Amino acid sequence: MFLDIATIYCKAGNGGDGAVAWHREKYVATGGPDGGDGGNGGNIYFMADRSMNTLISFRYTQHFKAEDGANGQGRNCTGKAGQDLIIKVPCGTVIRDAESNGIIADIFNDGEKVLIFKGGRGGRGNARFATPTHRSPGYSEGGERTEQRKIKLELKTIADVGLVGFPNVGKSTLLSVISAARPKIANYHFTTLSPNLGMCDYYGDSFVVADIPGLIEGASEGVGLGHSFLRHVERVRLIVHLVDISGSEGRDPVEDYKAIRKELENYSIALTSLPEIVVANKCDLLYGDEDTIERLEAVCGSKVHKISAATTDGVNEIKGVIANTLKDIPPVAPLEFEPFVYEEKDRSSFEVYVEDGVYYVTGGYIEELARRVVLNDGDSFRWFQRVLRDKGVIDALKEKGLKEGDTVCIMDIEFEYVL
Ligand SMILES: Nc1nc2c(ncn2[C@@H]2O[C@H](COP(=O)(O)OP(=O)(O)OP(=O)(O)O)[C@@H](O)[C@H]2O)c(=O)[nH]1
Ligand SMILES: [Mg+2]
Repeated sequence: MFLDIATIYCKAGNGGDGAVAWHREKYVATGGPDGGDGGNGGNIYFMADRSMNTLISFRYTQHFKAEDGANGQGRNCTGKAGQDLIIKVPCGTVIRDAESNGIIADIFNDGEKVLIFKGGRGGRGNARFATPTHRSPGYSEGGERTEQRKIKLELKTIADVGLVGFPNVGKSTLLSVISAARPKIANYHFTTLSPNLGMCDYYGDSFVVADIPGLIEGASEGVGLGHSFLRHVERVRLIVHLVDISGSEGRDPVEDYKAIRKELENYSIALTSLPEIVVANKCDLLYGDEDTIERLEAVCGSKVHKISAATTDGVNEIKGVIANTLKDIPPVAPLEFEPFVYEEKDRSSFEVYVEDGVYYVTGGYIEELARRVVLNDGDSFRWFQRVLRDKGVIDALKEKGLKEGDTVCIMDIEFEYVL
């Protein structure tokens, strides 16, 4: 099965908390602080893997989490860093933020590993807070907490050539005779339901051809299978536009040509500027009817190449034309985009509110601070209150009416306010 769009959730590892610990040794009365730092949380990388060609595995697994960093330990032991997570995706997978649709990255080259979500920083242990004037700090720093992100993966096949045309014109048949690919071929519409890739060799030159599912009128608005597969044409260097020149299904090949061009244009104007080779297939069914070819050439403004994918007449020549045309076109490049970057959480702000006589304080900075307090340590608690005062939290609470003896609640820390 093929899937070219998936939504998943990713969370890099949290940083481990710094430790509060004291050096203990026989005959050493005051050993001093020796709490180690927390380990950094694991990162999430995405890696392009040429052997994959669908995002189907993401239908079953949608939550990805890198390991958290371990907390620091006494004796200055730093916590173990969380293990990184590497998520493999097919080459040509574009990662977007699900909410804003902004592009975060384009995972393009085989084996390329891109850091997408960084793990949280480990917190510093109390050993790091010791100063000549404050030699036994009873507090440490909490590890940085990461957020879960919802992202969208979008596969845009990378190929040199995209075979486009109405259903049943012989695209898959052509791919099967110019490459080792063995796509399904049958005499009905929409035989091909997902892009097939084939590697073609032409006297030492090689190129990748993508057989795109048949397009019909209205494809760019989602009729048929169209819209979802036009995405795969976006990344090709050359369009090979196939028409059934015999009109075996009763349609006029020239009208077919115009209809497909219109769909490409409606989808994205960029598609119309791609170089195009027009190929008239099923010439074995054409009995000396040169008029259609001439009409088609007049409309497309270039030479129309006659082939029969069924008898392989003209197939080697068309391979040569493709190989030569590609020589003058720059290689496929990753998307050009302004990378989307997640906004840093505002860690300096806080909010205060009163409910049932209890004063609550919330906000990034305060929550981070609260995680650093060691409750049963008087020194740590005094330090906590000092920071609250310095940062203006106490003033803000007083404005709300805080008096001596009132209860203040910050995360899971509850204390009585004393002057
Ligand atoms: N006579 C003749 N028949 C052909 C030729 N090329 C393909 N066919 C037949 O046309 C039918 C459709 O061929 P496919 O290759 O499956 O067509 P397609 O364009 O891939 O079709 P979709 O996948 O449905 O878009 C099959 O029955 C083929 O055998 C040709 O050159 N001459
Ligand atoms: Mg097909």
